[in-house]
Parts: sequence; C-alpha cells; structure tokens
Amino acid sequence: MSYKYLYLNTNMPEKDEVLKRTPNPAAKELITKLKKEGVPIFLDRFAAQQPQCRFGLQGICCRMCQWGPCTISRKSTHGVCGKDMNLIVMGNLLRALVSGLAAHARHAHEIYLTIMAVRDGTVNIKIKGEDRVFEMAGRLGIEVENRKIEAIAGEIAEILLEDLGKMKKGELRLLEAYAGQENKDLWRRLDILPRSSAYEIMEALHMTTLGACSDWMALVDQELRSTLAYCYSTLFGTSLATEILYGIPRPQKTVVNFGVLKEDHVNILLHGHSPVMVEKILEKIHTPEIQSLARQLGAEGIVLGGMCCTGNELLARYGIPTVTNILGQELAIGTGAVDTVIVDMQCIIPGMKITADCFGTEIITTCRSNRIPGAVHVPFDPEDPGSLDDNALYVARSAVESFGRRKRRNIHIPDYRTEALTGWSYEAILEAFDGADRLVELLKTGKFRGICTIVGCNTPKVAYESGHVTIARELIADGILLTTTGCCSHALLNAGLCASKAAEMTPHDTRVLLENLGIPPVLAVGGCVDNARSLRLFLTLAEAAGLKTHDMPFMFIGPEPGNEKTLGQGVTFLVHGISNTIGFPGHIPQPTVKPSSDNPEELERCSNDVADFFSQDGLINRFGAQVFTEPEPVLAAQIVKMHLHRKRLELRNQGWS
Ligand code: NFS
Repeated sequence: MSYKYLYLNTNMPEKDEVLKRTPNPAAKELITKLKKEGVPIFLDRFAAQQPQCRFGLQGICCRMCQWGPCTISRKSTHGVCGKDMNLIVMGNLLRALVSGLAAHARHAHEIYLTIMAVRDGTVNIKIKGEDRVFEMAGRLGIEVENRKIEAIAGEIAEILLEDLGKMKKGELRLLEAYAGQENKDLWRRLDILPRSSAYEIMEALHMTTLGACSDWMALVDQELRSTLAYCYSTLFGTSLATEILYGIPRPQKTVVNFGVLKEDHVNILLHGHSPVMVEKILEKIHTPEIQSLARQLGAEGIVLGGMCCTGNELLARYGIPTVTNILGQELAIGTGAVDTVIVDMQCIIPGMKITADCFGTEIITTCRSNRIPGAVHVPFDPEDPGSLDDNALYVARSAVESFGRRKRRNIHIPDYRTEALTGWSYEAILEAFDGADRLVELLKTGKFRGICTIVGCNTPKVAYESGHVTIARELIADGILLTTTGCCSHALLNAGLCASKAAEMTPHDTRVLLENLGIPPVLAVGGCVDNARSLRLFLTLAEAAGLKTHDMPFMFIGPEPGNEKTLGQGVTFLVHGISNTIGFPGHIPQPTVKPSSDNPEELERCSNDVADFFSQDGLINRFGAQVFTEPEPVLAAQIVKMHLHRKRLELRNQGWS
C-alpha cells in the first residue's frame, strides 16, 4: 500500500510496500525481523505521521515569527505580515540551505582547529597529506621554503578559518584559489560573492526574520551567495583539510554490507561525519592491549563497520567496510550483533537510541553538539585536545567491553557481503583514466555517454534505497560513468555497483574499457563534503575539453533528499553550470500539475515563481543550468539520459559522437 499525495503527483510507500520494492535484501530481512519483534523503526513513525502536512510539503507554511504559523491557500493568499507565496517558499529554502551550511561549517571548524593544534604541538597527530599541503600552499601563495610541514599546514588552516568566520568585507580565499576565472567574473557580475560562511548564515537568518526582506529575488541572491560559501568554505575546505590531516585516498579493494558483522566478534560501528576522534580510536583499537581485551572477553576479534559519512571517510582511506546509511542505522543495530556505536556529529537519529536500548547496544558520543540521553559521552575538543589519546583509549576499551554485556538472543546478521573498489579521490580518478585529456576523449567518442554524480541521503518517502539503486542501474546500463558520495554511496556499494565486476552491467564498449582499466562504473568518492572531489573533476574535464561546464554531458542527481545539508549540494553544482535531477519531495518546490478547479478533467499547472526560477529561465539565464524534479526513479533516469543526450547533440559539430 502507498500513501497517495495526488497534489504532489506522487505516492509514498508504506512498510509492506518498502519490503516489496527495496533493492536491499539485507534491509528487507531486518525490517521483517524488527517487525516480528515489535521494535519500532522509522517506517512505523512515518506511518504515524500520515498524512503529512500539505502546506509543509509544498513549502508554503511560514513559521518565522510568532504571528503565525501562516499558510498560503486560495482563501489566504498572504501571511499576517503580508508575505506572499514567493517570499514564504524562498525564505524556507534559504533557511534550509544555511542550516545545512551551518552543519558543514561546524564540521569544518573542528578539522581546521585540529590542524592548528597539530601546528601548535598540543595534539598527538602526524600530518599524512603532505602532497595536499604543498598543493594548497602553492595555490594560496604561502611560503614553503625552509618551513616545517606543520607550520605550512597551520597557515593554511588560518586562512580556512578566516573563510569560515570573517565578518569584514573581502572575498573567500579558497574560492579565489580554486574557482575558474570565468566563474569568478560571472559571480562578481551577479554580486553573489560571499564573505564567509558565518557571515552569510547571519545575513540569511537576518533577511528572513519578520519585517526584514520583502524581495524574494534578493533572497534568491542570498541563496546563491550562501551556496558559494557552502561550496568553497565548507565542502572544498573540509575535504582538502581532512586530506591534509589523514592523506589523499587511493583506490583499494574491500568488502562491505551488513554481512561483514560477525556474531563471535566484537562489532563496533563508527558513525557521523568528522573523523578526528575516530581516527585516534582506530589507532587504539589496533593496539595489542585492546585486541587482547576482546579475546579475554571471549570474542574472536574486533569488526569495525562504518555508517554515514564517517563510514565513507574510513572506507575511502583504509577500506574499512561500510555497513549502511542514515535510514539503515536502526536496522544495523536490529541485527542484535552490534556491541557499540561510536558517534561524532550529524545524521545520528534519536530513533537509533530506542533500537539500541532494545538490543543492549552501547552508544558513545564524542561531540559536544551531538548529545544523546543515556549514552556515554567522551567529547573531543580541538581547543583542548591534550586528552585525545587517553579519551580515545577509554572509548576503545568501553566499546570492546560492551561485548561482555551483549544479549545473545535474537541475533540475525543478513548474509550479504559485497565487493567494492573504493578510495576514488580527485587525483585517483584522473590517474586511473590516465589524465583529464584521455577521459575527455572517452566522453567525446561515446565510450562514456556522460558523467554524473549521484548523491545524498535516504528518505522514507521513497522505498528504501530504490531511488538511488534504480537510477544508478539505469544509467550505467546506458554507458554513463557515476561518482557517488554520502548515503547514496552506501546504497550503491551494497548493491554491488562499486565493484569492478559491475562493469558487466554497462554496454559492450564501455565494459571492455572498464574491464581493461579495472575500474567500476560507479566511483565512491567519499563523504558529502567530498562532493568537492566530483565538482573538481567536472571543472577539470570541462577545461580540458575547452568547453563551458554547462555544455558538457554532466549532471548532479539527488534522488532521495533528506537532510538540510543536501540542498546546498545541488545548488553548488547549479552555480557551476551543472543541472540537477532531484527526487521528490525535495527542498526545491516542484512545478507540477493538478486537476483544474473549474474542470476536474483538465490539468492545470500548479507552481510558483520560485519553482519556475529554479526549473526554467532564472537559473538558465544565469548559469546555463536548471533543476528537474521527478519522484519516479525510472522516469528520473530518463530525464538524466535525455539531458546528456541533448548536450551531446549540441556538441556534434565539434566532433562529439
Ligand atoms: Ni550527507 Fe552525511 Fe547521509 Fe545525508 Fe547525512 S550522512 S553529510 S546529510 S544523511 S547523505
């Protein structure tokens, strides 16, 4: 059964429908198990919320002052203060975007301050990404002669921190260093160059408060400005700075999926986004002391599994197996085999603790911002990092000790293990294809019909992982190369699409090429901040082809939007000329159709100027890109294919096949 949302032109799945349609057999087993055991999960809470608020789903509810909440309808076309639909829709979009920006900024802050602590010698961490330090120093004009690597890295971190929080006029240094001249000129002309993440968040909240900005187009500009801060100060900044600390990932083979958990081992899941504390915990877990503690407690060893973006970071750097994504966190605990989940920041849902309590799983929180009542809290603070080693050892020991307390009833580990080749940093992708020129040639001759990045969260509004996996399968079957990050990458990893063997799902010529090179058709590049890697790849390829980004057969795909952080990802690609196909319901409102009120046999267009701006001339005139929205994955894949095909047709007279 489905919940029908006719006015959105879509249905949302109920639990039995999810069981029928999810492409993830392990999830199916675990949802069934938890249903039998009466353990509530997100699907039960989603059911209890039905039907979800019509106004909220359309973005036409305003809760930004205490005169409301106000909604827009035929009868009430304006809020109490006089705001119309455009102002409300755009205000909601802007607030969602800067909330996502704040989350990434907080993550960035931790990484930048950690590099400074390394420089100051107050923390026991060695810089592993020397290549990245020198590359960034070169771009930022930092002196490197006769200087220690820590000092150079520290100076880079100071600049990144300025980009994050500067309140005075002045451009983002990282944008200056990494964006192309043509884009910079365009953004300057449009007056959307940001000052810093913190400043743009402040300005966005200010502009949307009661009685501030009445011009929805000014809010659009602030959205675009905040997006550039999001892109360069938090995506590029965090991704590159993490590479300074822990190195640039290289491709490596691994095995992922729920089946990596082992009943006779201590099973520890690592969950969240910022890898600083968890890197140290890993060091401790690998010490003889902790390994022998596990054996003393009767375990055969220790299994580590990753979830969400911390999982992606560890997968990319060390091949540590990932298990699942944001909507699989309750399912993983529902195996009954997880002894401890160590969490840092973001995407750790409160429901996880409910499941953990049912199975006696210990939760250890390591970030001041992400507290969970009843969890053990051992925080990492980069401004007081002296206790990092002791705290990490304590966490490692506690994580293992919970094995001794495990309830041994009702353990079921779905028997699925999936091969994968991961670690696809920007450099690794270019190297694997023998450089940007060669990859452009492969595009030009049609060995690849296009390159897309497919990313983002899961949503209960789509049968679990069906959006990601269906679209990806359709696209690789058409010879399209994919990069992936975030929770989407967990779905594609578990579905086997990131294994070299998946080349057999691509058309003959593409298959021969991929098999010769040993490259899978879907490249898992890392966590959500590593969308910077995919964007960098797109920009490099366009430059190598001598074309503008918006002329290239590229697309950004976000099939299952969830977190506010995902909004900025899509807009990041838009401002660089790369169109989006978004699953629905997403943050950007969908221009759709509905039965006409005069004649129910007729359909009338149901939209607003904001939806039109994003899907039509507004964005196309500025950046040559637009947003397509389609909830049904097979149809969404068609939209992507048509878009790429159209781009290729336009390039025919330049020798493209
Ligand atoms: Ni991205 Fe990572 Fe997942 Fe969504 Fe959350 S883990 S930063 S926000 S839910 S993809």
